[in-house]
Amino acid sequence: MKLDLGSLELGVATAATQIEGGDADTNWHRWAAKPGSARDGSTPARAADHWNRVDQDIALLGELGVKHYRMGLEWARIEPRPGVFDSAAVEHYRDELTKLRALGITPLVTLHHFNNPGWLEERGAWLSPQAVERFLAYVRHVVSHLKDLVDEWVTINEPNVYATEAYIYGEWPPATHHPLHGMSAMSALVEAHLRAYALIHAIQPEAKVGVAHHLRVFDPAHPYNPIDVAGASAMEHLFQGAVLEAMSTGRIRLPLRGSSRFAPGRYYDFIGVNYYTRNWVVGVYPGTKPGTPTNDLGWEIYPAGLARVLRQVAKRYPGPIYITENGTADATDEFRSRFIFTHLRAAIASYTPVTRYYHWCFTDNWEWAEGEVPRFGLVELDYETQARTIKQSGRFYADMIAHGGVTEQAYERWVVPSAVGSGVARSVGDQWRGISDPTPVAP
Ligand code: IFM
Repeated sequence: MKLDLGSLELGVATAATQIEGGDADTNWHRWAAKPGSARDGSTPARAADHWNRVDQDIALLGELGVKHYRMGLEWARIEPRPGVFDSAAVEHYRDELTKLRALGITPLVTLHHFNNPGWLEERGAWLSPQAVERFLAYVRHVVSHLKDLVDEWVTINEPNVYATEAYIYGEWPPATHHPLHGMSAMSALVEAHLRAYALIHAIQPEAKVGVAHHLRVFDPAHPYNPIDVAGASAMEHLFQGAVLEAMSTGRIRLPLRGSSRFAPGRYYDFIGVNYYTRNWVVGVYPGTKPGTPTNDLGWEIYPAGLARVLRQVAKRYPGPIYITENGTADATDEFRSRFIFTHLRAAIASYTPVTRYYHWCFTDNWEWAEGEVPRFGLVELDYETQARTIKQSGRFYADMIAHGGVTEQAYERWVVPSAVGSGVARSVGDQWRGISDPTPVAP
Protein backbone atom coordinates (compact mmCIF):
# COMPACT_ATOMS: atom_id res chain seq x y z
CA MET A 1 0.00 0.00 0.00
CA LYS A 2 1.41 3.38 -1.00
CA LEU A 3 -0.75 5.29 1.51
CA ASP A 4 -2.84 3.70 4.23
CA LEU A 5 -5.80 5.88 5.26
CA GLY A 6 -6.03 4.16 8.64
CA SER A 7 -9.00 5.63 10.50
CA LEU A 8 -9.38 8.61 8.14
CA GLU A 9 -12.77 8.36 6.43
CA LEU A 10 -13.42 9.98 3.05
CA GLY A 11 -16.43 11.94 1.90
CA VAL A 12 -17.35 14.71 -0.50
CA ALA A 13 -18.80 18.17 0.11
CA THR A 14 -21.20 20.57 -1.61
CA ALA A 15 -23.17 23.72 -0.75
CA ALA A 16 -26.84 24.38 -1.58
CA THR A 17 -26.47 27.57 -3.64
CA GLN A 18 -23.57 26.14 -5.61
CA ILE A 19 -25.39 23.05 -6.89
CA GLU A 20 -29.17 23.25 -6.46
CA GLY A 21 -30.13 25.67 -9.23
CA GLY A 22 -33.65 27.09 -9.48
CA ASP A 23 -35.04 30.44 -8.51
CA ALA A 24 -34.61 30.53 -4.72
CA ASP A 25 -34.68 34.15 -3.56
CA THR A 26 -31.17 34.39 -2.06
CA ASN A 27 -28.58 37.15 -1.79
CA TRP A 28 -26.71 35.40 -4.59
CA HIS A 29 -29.63 35.07 -7.02
CA ARG A 30 -30.40 38.78 -6.56
CA TRP A 31 -26.78 39.87 -6.92
CA ALA A 32 -25.92 37.66 -9.89
CA ALA A 33 -29.03 38.78 -11.78
CA LYS A 34 -27.47 42.26 -12.05
CA PRO A 35 -25.25 42.49 -15.15
CA GLY A 36 -21.51 42.53 -14.44
CA SER A 37 -21.73 40.61 -11.15
CA ALA A 38 -20.27 37.11 -11.63
CA ARG A 39 -17.15 37.20 -13.78
CA ASP A 40 -18.69 35.08 -16.55
CA GLY A 41 -22.19 36.55 -16.26
CA SER A 42 -23.64 33.29 -14.92
CA THR A 43 -26.10 32.98 -12.04
CA PRO A 44 -26.81 30.18 -9.56
CA ALA A 45 -30.16 29.51 -11.30
CA ARG A 46 -28.57 26.80 -13.44
CA ALA A 47 -25.71 25.38 -11.36
CA ALA A 48 -25.93 21.57 -11.26
CA ASP A 49 -29.76 21.49 -11.17
CA HIS A 50 -29.32 19.26 -8.15
CA TRP A 51 -32.76 20.17 -6.78
CA ASN A 52 -34.29 18.23 -9.68
CA ARG A 53 -31.57 15.61 -9.99
CA VAL A 54 -31.16 14.48 -6.42
CA ASP A 55 -31.72 10.80 -7.25
CA GLN A 56 -29.13 10.83 -10.01
CA ASP A 57 -26.62 12.54 -7.71
CA ILE A 58 -27.23 10.13 -4.85
CA ALA A 59 -26.64 7.26 -7.28
CA LEU A 60 -23.32 8.90 -8.22
CA LEU A 61 -22.35 9.21 -4.56
CA GLY A 62 -23.08 5.49 -4.30
CA GLU A 63 -20.89 4.82 -7.34
CA LEU A 64 -18.02 6.71 -5.74
CA GLY A 65 -18.59 4.65 -2.59
CA VAL A 66 -18.46 7.62 -0.21
CA LYS A 67 -19.74 7.06 3.30
CA HIS A 68 -19.86 10.74 4.24
CA TYR A 69 -21.58 13.60 2.45
CA ARG A 70 -21.42 17.23 3.53
CA MET A 71 -24.37 19.11 2.07
CA GLY A 72 -25.96 22.50 2.63
CA LEU A 73 -29.50 23.75 3.06
CA GLU A 74 -30.94 26.74 1.24
CA TRP A 75 -32.35 28.93 4.03
CA ALA A 76 -34.42 30.94 1.48
CA ARG A 77 -36.25 27.81 0.37
CA ILE A 78 -37.00 26.72 3.93
CA GLU A 79 -38.06 30.17 5.14
CA PRO A 80 -39.12 32.11 2.04
CA ARG A 81 -40.59 34.92 4.14
CA PRO A 82 -39.63 35.88 7.69
CA GLY A 83 -41.28 33.42 10.06
CA VAL A 84 -43.01 31.50 7.24
CA PHE A 85 -41.60 28.02 6.76
CA ASP A 86 -42.18 25.95 3.65
CA SER A 87 -43.01 22.39 4.59
CA ALA A 88 -42.51 21.18 1.00
CA ALA A 89 -38.90 22.38 1.03
CA VAL A 90 -38.25 20.66 4.36
CA GLU A 91 -39.88 17.51 2.97
CA HIS A 92 -37.59 17.69 -0.07
CA TYR A 93 -34.52 17.68 2.19
CA ARG A 94 -36.03 14.91 4.36
CA ASP A 95 -36.44 12.79 1.26
CA GLU A 96 -32.83 13.43 0.18
CA LEU A 97 -31.49 12.65 3.66
CA THR A 98 -33.57 9.47 3.89
CA LYS A 99 -32.18 8.25 0.57
CA LEU A 100 -28.62 9.06 1.60
CA ARG A 101 -28.99 7.16 4.83
CA ALA A 102 -30.54 4.20 3.02
CA LEU A 103 -27.26 3.97 1.06
CA GLY A 104 -25.24 4.04 4.27
CA ILE A 105 -24.06 7.64 3.69
CA THR A 106 -23.80 9.82 6.80
CA PRO A 107 -24.82 13.42 6.17
CA LEU A 108 -23.04 16.42 7.67
CA VAL A 109 -25.42 19.34 7.15
CA THR A 110 -24.36 22.98 6.78
CA LEU A 111 -26.90 25.55 7.98
CA HIS A 112 -25.27 28.68 6.55
CA HIS A 113 -22.88 28.65 3.60
CA PHE A 114 -22.66 32.29 2.44
CA ASN A 115 -26.40 32.17 1.60
CA ASN A 116 -28.96 34.57 3.04
CA PRO A 117 -32.62 34.75 2.10
CA GLY A 118 -33.38 37.84 0.01
CA TRP A 119 -35.56 39.22 2.81
CA LEU A 120 -32.62 39.16 5.24
CA GLU A 121 -30.33 40.72 2.65
CA GLU A 122 -32.68 43.66 2.16
CA ARG A 123 -32.74 44.19 5.93
CA GLY A 124 -28.96 44.54 5.99
CA ALA A 125 -27.90 40.85 6.07
CA TRP A 126 -25.49 40.18 8.95
CA LEU A 127 -25.34 43.85 9.88
CA SER A 128 -29.03 43.77 10.74
CA PRO A 129 -29.64 43.77 14.51
CA GLN A 130 -32.17 40.95 13.91
CA ALA A 131 -29.85 38.68 11.92
CA VAL A 132 -28.77 36.43 14.80
CA GLU A 133 -32.32 35.99 16.14
CA ARG A 134 -33.61 35.21 12.64
CA PHE A 135 -30.86 32.68 12.09
CA LEU A 136 -31.65 30.99 15.40
CA ALA A 137 -35.35 30.74 14.51
CA TYR A 138 -34.39 29.04 11.24
CA VAL A 139 -31.97 26.72 13.05
CA ARG A 140 -34.65 25.80 15.58
CA HIS A 141 -37.07 24.91 12.80
CA VAL A 142 -34.57 22.91 10.77
CA VAL A 143 -33.08 20.94 13.64
CA SER A 144 -36.50 20.11 15.09
CA HIS A 145 -37.66 18.82 11.71
CA LEU A 146 -34.51 16.97 10.61
CA LYS A 147 -32.97 15.70 13.83
CA ASP A 148 -34.10 12.12 13.24
CA LEU A 149 -32.08 12.12 9.99
CA VAL A 150 -29.08 14.30 10.82
CA ASP A 151 -26.64 13.83 13.70
CA GLU A 152 -23.93 16.27 12.59
CA TRP A 153 -24.26 19.96 11.87
CA VAL A 154 -22.01 22.71 10.58
CA THR A 155 -23.51 25.98 11.81
CA ILE A 156 -21.55 28.46 9.66
CA ASN A 157 -19.22 27.93 6.74
CA GLU A 158 -16.11 30.15 6.50
CA PRO A 159 -17.35 33.23 8.38
CA ASN A 160 -14.00 34.88 7.64
CA VAL A 161 -14.19 34.43 3.86
CA TYR A 162 -17.80 35.58 3.74
CA ALA A 163 -17.17 38.73 5.79
CA THR A 164 -13.96 39.57 3.92
CA GLU A 165 -15.37 39.12 0.41
CA ALA A 166 -18.76 40.68 1.11
CA TYR A 167 -17.77 43.68 3.22
CA ILE A 168 -14.05 44.32 2.78
CA TYR A 169 -13.14 43.38 -0.80
CA GLY A 170 -16.72 44.05 -1.96
CA GLU A 171 -16.61 41.14 -4.41
CA TRP A 172 -19.67 39.35 -3.03
CA PRO A 173 -23.13 40.57 -2.06
CA PRO A 174 -23.84 43.03 -0.55
CA ALA A 175 -20.56 44.16 -2.18
CA THR A 176 -19.45 46.97 0.10
CA HIS A 177 -15.95 48.09 1.06
CA HIS A 178 -16.11 48.74 4.74
CA PRO A 179 -13.66 46.93 7.04
CA LEU A 180 -15.61 47.86 10.17
CA HIS A 181 -18.72 46.34 8.68
CA GLY A 182 -16.68 43.24 7.89
CA MET A 183 -15.73 42.92 11.55
CA SER A 184 -19.35 43.53 12.63
CA ALA A 185 -20.60 40.81 10.27
CA MET A 186 -17.93 38.41 11.54
CA SER A 187 -18.88 39.23 15.14
CA ALA A 188 -22.54 38.52 14.36
CA LEU A 189 -21.60 35.19 12.81
CA VAL A 190 -19.57 34.32 15.91
CA GLU A 191 -22.56 35.06 18.12
CA ALA A 192 -24.81 33.09 15.76
CA HIS A 193 -22.57 30.04 16.10
CA LEU A 194 -22.16 30.26 19.89
CA ARG A 195 -25.90 30.50 20.41
CA ALA A 196 -26.76 27.92 17.76
CA TYR A 197 -24.33 25.50 19.39
CA ALA A 198 -26.33 25.67 22.63
CA LEU A 199 -29.68 25.68 20.84
CA ILE A 200 -28.93 22.58 18.76
CA HIS A 201 -27.78 20.69 21.83
CA ALA A 202 -30.93 21.73 23.68
CA ILE A 203 -33.05 20.23 20.87
CA GLN A 204 -30.77 17.28 20.07
CA PRO A 205 -28.39 16.58 22.97
CA GLU A 206 -26.37 13.91 21.17
CA ALA A 207 -25.75 16.06 18.06
CA LYS A 208 -22.22 16.90 16.93
CA VAL A 209 -21.88 20.57 16.07
CA GLY A 210 -19.00 22.62 14.66
CA VAL A 211 -17.97 25.37 12.27
CA ALA A 212 -16.27 24.82 8.90
CA HIS A 213 -13.48 27.33 9.12
CA HIS A 214 -11.25 28.49 6.25
CA LEU A 215 -7.64 28.27 7.43
CA ARG A 216 -4.55 29.26 5.49
CA VAL A 217 -0.88 29.40 6.16
CA PHE A 218 0.48 32.96 6.26
CA ASP A 219 4.25 32.94 5.80
CA PRO A 220 6.39 36.09 5.77
CA ALA A 221 8.15 36.37 2.42
CA HIS A 222 11.31 37.52 4.24
CA PRO A 223 11.48 35.87 7.66
CA TYR A 224 14.13 38.38 8.81
CA ASN A 225 12.07 41.39 7.83
CA PRO A 226 10.07 42.46 10.89
CA ILE A 227 7.43 44.13 8.69
CA ASP A 228 6.68 40.92 6.78
CA VAL A 229 6.72 38.92 10.03
CA ALA A 230 4.34 41.34 11.73
CA GLY A 231 2.13 41.47 8.60
CA ALA A 232 1.84 37.67 8.44
CA SER A 233 1.04 37.38 12.11
CA ALA A 234 -1.54 40.20 12.01
CA MET A 235 -3.23 38.68 8.99
CA GLU A 236 -3.31 35.30 10.64
CA HIS A 237 -5.05 36.79 13.67
CA LEU A 238 -7.43 39.11 11.80
CA PHE A 239 -8.47 36.67 9.09
CA GLN A 240 -8.71 33.40 10.99
CA GLY A 241 -7.19 33.17 14.48
CA ALA A 242 -9.53 35.47 16.39
CA VAL A 243 -12.67 34.06 14.81
CA LEU A 244 -11.67 30.44 15.38
CA GLU A 245 -10.85 31.16 19.01
CA ALA A 246 -14.15 33.01 19.54
CA MET A 247 -16.27 30.34 17.91
CA SER A 248 -14.52 27.48 19.69
CA THR A 249 -14.09 28.91 23.19
CA GLY A 250 -16.46 31.87 23.54
CA ARG A 251 -13.47 34.17 24.12
CA ILE A 252 -14.07 37.22 21.96
CA ARG A 253 -11.01 39.37 21.30
CA LEU A 254 -10.41 42.41 19.13
CA PRO A 255 -11.08 43.04 16.30
CA LEU A 256 -14.23 41.07 17.06
CA ARG A 257 -16.86 42.57 19.25
CA GLY A 258 -19.31 40.84 21.49
CA SER A 259 -21.01 40.77 24.80
CA SER A 260 -19.50 38.98 27.74
CA ARG A 261 -22.51 36.73 28.01
CA PHE A 262 -20.65 33.72 26.63
CA ALA A 263 -19.04 31.80 29.42
CA PRO A 264 -15.61 30.53 28.45
CA GLY A 265 -15.96 26.91 27.46
CA ARG A 266 -16.02 24.53 24.56
CA TYR A 267 -18.40 25.42 21.75
CA TYR A 268 -17.58 22.64 19.30
CA ASP A 269 -17.77 18.88 19.03
CA PHE A 270 -15.37 18.84 16.09
CA ILE A 271 -13.29 21.52 14.42
CA GLY A 272 -13.96 21.78 10.69
CA VAL A 273 -10.96 22.83 8.63
CA ASN A 274 -11.32 24.06 5.04
CA TYR A 275 -7.82 24.20 3.61
CA TYR A 276 -6.79 25.35 0.14
CA THR A 277 -3.58 27.38 0.04
CA ARG A 278 -0.97 29.59 1.64
CA ASN A 279 -0.32 33.32 1.46
CA TRP A 280 3.19 34.66 1.05
CA VAL A 281 3.12 37.92 2.89
CA VAL A 282 5.05 41.03 1.88
CA GLY A 283 4.25 43.80 4.35
CA VAL A 284 0.48 43.91 4.43
CA TYR A 285 0.12 42.20 1.06
CA PRO A 286 -1.10 38.56 1.06
CA GLY A 287 0.54 37.25 -2.12
CA THR A 288 1.68 33.97 -3.65
CA LYS A 289 5.18 32.54 -3.34
CA PRO A 290 6.99 32.95 -6.71
CA GLY A 291 8.04 29.70 -8.37
CA THR A 292 5.41 27.56 -6.67
CA PRO A 293 2.86 25.42 -8.55
CA THR A 294 -0.60 26.95 -8.77
CA ASN A 295 -4.10 25.87 -9.72
CA ASP A 296 -6.40 27.40 -12.34
CA LEU A 297 -7.21 30.30 -10.00
CA GLY A 298 -3.55 31.05 -9.31
CA TRP A 299 -3.69 29.61 -5.76
CA GLU A 300 -0.46 28.01 -4.58
CA ILE A 301 -0.66 24.24 -4.20
CA TYR A 302 0.99 23.65 -0.85
CA PRO A 303 0.14 20.28 0.75
CA ALA A 304 2.52 20.77 3.71
CA GLY A 305 0.30 23.68 4.72
CA LEU A 306 -2.51 21.27 5.51
CA ALA A 307 -0.34 19.46 8.05
CA ARG A 308 0.72 22.83 9.47
CA VAL A 309 -2.83 24.10 10.03
CA LEU A 310 -3.94 20.75 11.43
CA ARG A 311 -1.11 20.85 13.98
CA GLN A 312 -1.93 24.45 14.94
CA VAL A 313 -5.56 23.50 15.48
CA ALA A 314 -4.79 20.31 17.40
CA LYS A 315 -2.43 22.18 19.72
CA ARG A 316 -5.09 24.69 20.79
CA TYR A 317 -8.38 22.84 20.40
CA PRO A 318 -8.52 19.28 21.67
CA GLY A 319 -10.96 16.89 20.03
CA PRO A 320 -11.71 15.49 16.60
CA ILE A 321 -10.83 17.45 13.48
CA TYR A 322 -12.76 17.09 10.23
CA ILE A 323 -11.23 18.40 7.02
CA THR A 324 -14.58 19.79 5.90
CA GLU A 325 -13.14 20.99 2.57
CA ASN A 326 -10.03 20.50 0.52
CA GLY A 327 -9.80 20.56 -3.26
CA THR A 328 -8.62 22.51 -6.26
CA ALA A 329 -9.70 24.24 -9.47
CA ASP A 330 -8.44 22.02 -12.29
CA ALA A 331 -10.45 22.32 -15.51
CA THR A 332 -8.64 19.49 -17.27
CA ASP A 333 -8.34 17.14 -14.28
CA GLU A 334 -4.61 16.97 -14.96
CA PHE A 335 -3.34 17.43 -11.42
CA ARG A 336 -6.27 16.74 -9.08
CA SER A 337 -5.25 13.12 -8.37
CA ARG A 338 -1.79 14.16 -7.24
CA PHE A 339 -3.31 17.05 -5.27
CA ILE A 340 -5.55 14.61 -3.38
CA PHE A 341 -2.73 12.14 -2.76
CA THR A 342 -0.29 14.75 -1.44
CA HIS A 343 -2.87 16.44 0.77
CA LEU A 344 -4.08 13.17 2.27
CA ARG A 345 -0.49 12.14 2.87
CA ALA A 346 0.14 15.44 4.65
CA ALA A 347 -3.01 15.05 6.77
CA ILE A 348 -2.00 11.57 7.87
CA ALA A 349 1.59 12.64 8.55
CA SER A 350 0.34 15.48 10.78
CA TYR A 351 -0.37 12.94 13.56
CA THR A 352 -3.40 14.95 14.63
CA PRO A 353 -6.84 13.54 15.50
CA VAL A 354 -8.17 14.11 11.99
CA THR A 355 -10.88 11.56 11.32
CA ARG A 356 -12.67 12.82 8.21
CA TYR A 357 -11.72 14.28 4.85
CA TYR A 358 -14.44 15.77 2.63
CA HIS A 359 -13.22 16.54 -0.87
CA TRP A 360 -14.42 19.81 -2.34
CA CYS A 361 -16.25 19.27 -4.51
CA PHE A 362 -18.46 16.32 -5.40
CA THR A 363 -19.41 17.83 -8.81
CA ASP A 364 -18.32 20.93 -10.68
CA ASN A 365 -20.40 23.76 -9.29
CA TRP A 366 -21.16 27.47 -9.34
CA GLU A 367 -18.10 29.11 -7.78
CA TRP A 368 -19.65 32.37 -6.48
CA ALA A 369 -18.17 35.47 -8.16
CA GLU A 370 -16.03 33.24 -10.40
CA GLY A 371 -19.20 31.68 -11.85
CA GLU A 372 -19.12 28.42 -13.79
CA VAL A 373 -15.50 28.61 -14.97
CA PRO A 374 -13.50 27.03 -12.10
CA ARG A 375 -13.83 23.25 -12.01
CA PHE A 376 -13.55 21.80 -8.54
CA GLY A 377 -15.51 18.56 -9.03
CA LEU A 378 -14.62 14.89 -8.92
CA VAL A 379 -17.57 14.62 -11.29
CA GLU A 380 -17.58 16.70 -14.46
CA LEU A 381 -20.67 18.72 -15.19
CA ASP A 382 -21.75 19.76 -18.66
CA TYR A 383 -23.75 22.88 -17.79
CA GLU A 384 -25.63 22.83 -21.11
CA THR A 385 -26.87 19.25 -20.97
CA GLN A 386 -26.43 18.68 -17.23
CA ALA A 387 -24.64 15.41 -18.08
CA ARG A 388 -22.43 14.12 -15.27
CA THR A 389 -19.26 12.12 -15.88
CA ILE A 390 -16.95 10.80 -13.18
CA LYS A 391 -13.47 12.23 -13.82
CA GLN A 392 -10.26 10.18 -13.55
CA SER A 393 -9.63 11.83 -10.17
CA GLY A 394 -13.10 10.66 -9.14
CA ARG A 395 -12.18 7.12 -10.15
CA PHE A 396 -9.00 7.45 -8.11
CA TYR A 397 -11.02 8.68 -5.12
CA ALA A 398 -13.46 5.76 -5.42
CA ASP A 399 -10.54 3.33 -5.62
CA MET A 400 -9.04 4.77 -2.41
CA ILE A 401 -12.35 4.37 -0.62
CA ALA A 402 -12.69 0.80 -1.83
CA HIS A 403 -9.15 -0.15 -0.69
CA GLY A 404 -8.80 1.98 2.44
CA GLY A 405 -5.87 3.81 0.85
CA VAL A 406 -3.73 4.22 -2.23
CA THR A 407 -2.54 0.88 -3.59
CA GLU A 408 0.67 0.56 -5.63
CA GLN A 409 -1.47 0.04 -8.75
CA ALA A 410 -3.60 3.12 -8.06
CA TYR A 411 -0.47 5.19 -7.48
CA GLU A 412 0.99 4.11 -10.83
CA ARG A 413 -2.30 4.60 -12.65
CA TRP A 414 -3.48 7.94 -11.28
CA VAL A 415 -0.78 9.72 -9.27
CA VAL A 416 2.35 9.14 -11.36
CA PRO A 417 0.91 10.61 -14.60
CA SER A 418 -0.70 13.51 -12.72
CA ALA A 419 0.88 16.99 -12.94
CA VAL A 420 1.55 19.16 -9.87
CA GLY A 421 -0.44 22.17 -11.03
CA SER A 422 -1.59 24.13 -14.05
CA GLY A 423 0.81 27.02 -13.62
CA VAL A 424 3.66 28.56 -11.69
CA ALA A 425 3.41 31.75 -9.66
CA ARG A 426 5.75 34.28 -11.23
CA SER A 427 5.49 37.09 -8.77
CA VAL A 428 3.98 37.67 -5.36
CA GLY A 429 1.02 39.46 -6.95
CA ASP A 430 -0.01 36.81 -9.48
CA GLN A 431 -2.92 35.47 -7.49
CA TRP A 432 -4.55 38.85 -7.37
CA ARG A 433 -4.07 39.64 -11.01
CA GLY A 434 -5.20 36.16 -12.10
CA ILE A 435 -1.85 35.50 -13.77
CA SER A 436 0.20 32.37 -13.56
CA ASP A 437 2.44 30.74 -16.07
CA PRO A 438 0.20 28.30 -17.96
CA THR A 439 3.02 25.79 -18.52
CA PRO A 440 2.38 22.82 -16.25
CA VAL A 441 5.28 21.95 -13.99
CA ALA A 442 6.68 18.45 -14.32
CA PRO A 443 5.44 15.89 -11.76
O1 IFM B 1 -16.47 26.89 -3.42
C1 IFM B 1 -15.90 27.32 -2.24
C2 IFM B 1 -16.77 26.93 -1.06
O2 IFM B 1 -18.06 27.45 -1.18
C3 IFM B 1 -16.18 27.45 0.23
N1 IFM B 1 -14.78 27.07 0.34
C4 IFM B 1 -13.92 27.29 -0.77
C5 IFM B 1 -14.53 26.72 -2.03
C6 IFM B 1 -13.60 26.94 -3.22
O3 IFM B 1 -13.39 28.30 -3.42
